[in-house]
Amino acid sequence: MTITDQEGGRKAGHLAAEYALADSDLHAMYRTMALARALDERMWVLNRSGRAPFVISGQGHEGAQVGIAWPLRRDHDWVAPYYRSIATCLVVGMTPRDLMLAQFARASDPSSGGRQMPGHYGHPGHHVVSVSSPVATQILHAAGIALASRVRGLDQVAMAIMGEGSSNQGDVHEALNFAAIHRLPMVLVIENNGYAISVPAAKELAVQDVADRASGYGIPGVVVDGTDVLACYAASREAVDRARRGEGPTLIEAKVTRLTGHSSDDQQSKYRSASELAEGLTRDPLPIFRARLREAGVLDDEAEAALAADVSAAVEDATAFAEAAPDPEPAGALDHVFGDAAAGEPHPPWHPAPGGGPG
Ligand SMILES: Cc1ncc(C[n+]2csc(CCOP(=O)(O)OP(=O)(O)O)c2C)c(N)n1
Ligand SMILES: [Mg+2]
Repeated sequence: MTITDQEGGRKAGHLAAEYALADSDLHAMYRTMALARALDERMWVLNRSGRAPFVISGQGHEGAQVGIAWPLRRDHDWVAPYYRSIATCLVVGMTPRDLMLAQFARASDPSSGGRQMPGHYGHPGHHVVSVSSPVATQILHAAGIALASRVRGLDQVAMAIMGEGSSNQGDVHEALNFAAIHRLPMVLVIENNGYAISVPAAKELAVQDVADRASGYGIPGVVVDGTDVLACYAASREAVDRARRGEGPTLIEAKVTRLTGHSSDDQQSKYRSASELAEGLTRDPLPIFRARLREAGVLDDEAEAALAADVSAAVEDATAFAEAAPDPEPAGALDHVFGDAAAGEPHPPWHPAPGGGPG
């Protein structure tokens, strides 16, 4: 961090102190957002140049993700993320190389050894639960982890993260009800970007705010502006502290903007008007947080230039590293999926028999 003058220094300290953070935290939060964005943009370039099959993006969600994940205790608490959670995964300790290995589905990909589709992040060491493709199932995993934490006396909080469309799944009702009854240390985060693929929120939900539903479980429901990183941080800190104190779950709904199509296989201009897309750009959390930090004296030209060079080097390194890494062995495609014949476990009938031919 570079503080150019006393005035800037006073302001920077002031903003950090308001949220009981250090100035270095504010800088690190912005860096994580910028890194997530740069990695995400690179993934699209790789996709459009035929080097990566599929991208699902967190662009527009980074402010909410960084602010909300920041209060978690690294390698202690648990996160059950979803496919847009690039910035979340970076906050809790996954590296750009880890994320790019998943993007290229390489053998050394810590998320799944290249078994899952891109965007399905996971990391046992950093307590990131592998993303499940059926949306919302992660809240059941989080409720189970929160129960285990309680039973084992581990003081761990489990955070489940999903979109507003996914919040309509029955799993959410069951997990919230259970977690609320037992006051489990769980936080449910809804990143509401107004769409479930091409379906607008008005056709997904009969309420304006998903957070309204929290009262039906007797838990707090908080709506927060996902472009306000520090408001997201404050809401999450309260929810995480509350969970750790044994007072039960909180539902946090962050209103965010989805800056890209649903995925690399989607074209959002087919179902969103030009004016709506332009309005979405005004809610990009990155320039909003940048302006706030510049105004507070946390960022200046010199600090930004250093940060940009650092982020760019990390993206180049991760891309080159992951692109050069070996693919998984085809022979191992069914490992951990079906029974092991050598160990006397039966194969399903359509599993290739050892040596080829129908099983
Ligand atoms: C149970 C289930 N139903 C449908 C899908 C297909 N699907 C994948 S993402 C998605 C949209 C989810 O929207 P939302 O929860 O709002 O998250 P967003 O992508 O907008 O962040 C759907 C319907 C799925 N993966 N799982
Ligand atoms: Mg959505």
